[in-house]
Amino acid sequence: MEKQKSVAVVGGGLVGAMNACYLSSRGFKVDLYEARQDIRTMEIVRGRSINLALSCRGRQALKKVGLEDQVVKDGIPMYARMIHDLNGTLRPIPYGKSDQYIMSVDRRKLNETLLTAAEERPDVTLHFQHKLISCDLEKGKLSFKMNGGADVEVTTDLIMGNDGAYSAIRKHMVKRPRFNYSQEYIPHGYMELTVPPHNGEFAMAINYLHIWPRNEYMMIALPNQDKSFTLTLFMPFDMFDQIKTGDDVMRFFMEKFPDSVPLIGEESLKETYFKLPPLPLVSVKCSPYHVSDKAVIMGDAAHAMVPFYGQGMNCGFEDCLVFDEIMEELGNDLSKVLPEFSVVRSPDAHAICDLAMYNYIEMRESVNSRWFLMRKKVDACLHAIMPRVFIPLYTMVSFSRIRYHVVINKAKKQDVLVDNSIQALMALTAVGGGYLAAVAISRHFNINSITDWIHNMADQILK
Ligand code: FAD
Ligand code: EGO
Repeated sequence: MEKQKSVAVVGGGLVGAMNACYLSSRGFKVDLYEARQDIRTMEIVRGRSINLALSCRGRQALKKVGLEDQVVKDGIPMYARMIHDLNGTLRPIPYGKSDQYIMSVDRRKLNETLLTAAEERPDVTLHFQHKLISCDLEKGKLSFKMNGGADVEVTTDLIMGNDGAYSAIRKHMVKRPRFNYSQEYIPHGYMELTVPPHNGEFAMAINYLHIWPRNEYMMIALPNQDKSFTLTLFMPFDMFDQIKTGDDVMRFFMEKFPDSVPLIGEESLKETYFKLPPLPLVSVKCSPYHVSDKAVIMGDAAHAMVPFYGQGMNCGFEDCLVFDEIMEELGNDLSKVLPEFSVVRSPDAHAICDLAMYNYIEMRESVNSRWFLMRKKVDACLHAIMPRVFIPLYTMVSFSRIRYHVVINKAKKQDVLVDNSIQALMALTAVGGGYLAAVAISRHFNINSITDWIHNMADQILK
């Protein structure tokens, strides 16, 4: 029998914890190293987004490690978006059929579920308060700083870099020859606010992704299990900076999101706004994702994206699934699997980074409530007319596992089709209009011969 291979998973966030499960199932001896302390024993967890939208790709990946049901049972389905306009009018638009919905899941709970599942699997050890300080990717050597201050050195067969958007593993890859890398901070930052329960009940309709589309200013809300909603406000940093006092906050919200003020509560709004600074949003693309047969990056470490599609975690989870599929296909041979993973996955990850950025730009420039509703209705209408040929972009991204780069190509083709259909429709209207006008004119002047001639012509064409 072959000697058991070891893997060091760096990062115990969503993707790292999932990878620990997958790699244990593949027979690896897994050591997971996480810089923070064990979130399962923490009182409050500071930082990034409280809840996330889980969709098809993420669920498929959870399913293969047997965790889908457990995660979904704690999630809240969102069957439609609820568009809030400036007057506070609410308009729901379904995502599709009743089986097409996204799920609001608690980030912390999801991470805890994944860590516990990993820990229960054979040959998995979790090491918290281990921060990666340096590494030698070719030799499989890593050194961590323990919370106490001591350094820990380890050598491993495979380094799995899942240490997020500011990845230390990736920083080492950047120094290597012919490594492609780009990153972009967008002008927008985000801030989270809370809508508490009202009289012990959800203060807004529960099974929706609430959206306040206001071009540059965008706000969304996802439901939590405790009957609150987490609101996320996206706006340019310079606008965040211009709001300096409690009165400024109130003026801003009354102007842009008036219906949300009583829901959040005036006092709580003023307090929360100044409690934490807005956080930045970064988009990172790189390639390849591996170093020989020794190291590979996945999740935000490989492809951080702006959150305007709700796909970052879903894509990171799908990475784990795709890697596992390639392991299966190539018989766990790391010298073949790692390069193949880079080749297969980077075009798709780049595609969703681009789609997310494109969505950001489009929403920022032109999407207010009316435009949002119009676009989604046109999409639904076209899909109803041509269910196979026209599938809305959001549907392909969120409710299918069509490869992201294929999604882009399909969307382009659909756009051409729609453009041509509109042109054809306009041409037909012009011809039809001309015909009717000719009939009307000839009738008016009572020129029967011409009327007959036109009718004959029409009969000829229609035959
Ligand atoms: P992370 O979750 O960042 O985990 C990385 C882990 O590595 C952390 O635990 C960190 O402590 C650890 N680490 C870092 N450095 C070191 C080191 N040197 N040594 C050891 N450990 C280290 N995605 C969706 O699919 N749906 C959504 O609705 C959605 N909404 C979002 C909203 C916002 C505002 C943001 C910012 C993101 C959103 N995302 C969403 C994206 C999602 O949060 C990320 O894609 C996902 O968390 C990536 O998981 P990860 O495990 O790769 O990275
Ligand atoms: C015209 C109309 C062009 C994240 C609408 C583009 C994103 C975009 C951030 C929503 C849903 C999960 C999200 C839709 C569009 C999460 C999402 C969407 C936001 C912001 C988000 C939709 C967390 C874009 N999905 N989405 O179709 O409902 O449409 F609004 Cl700011």
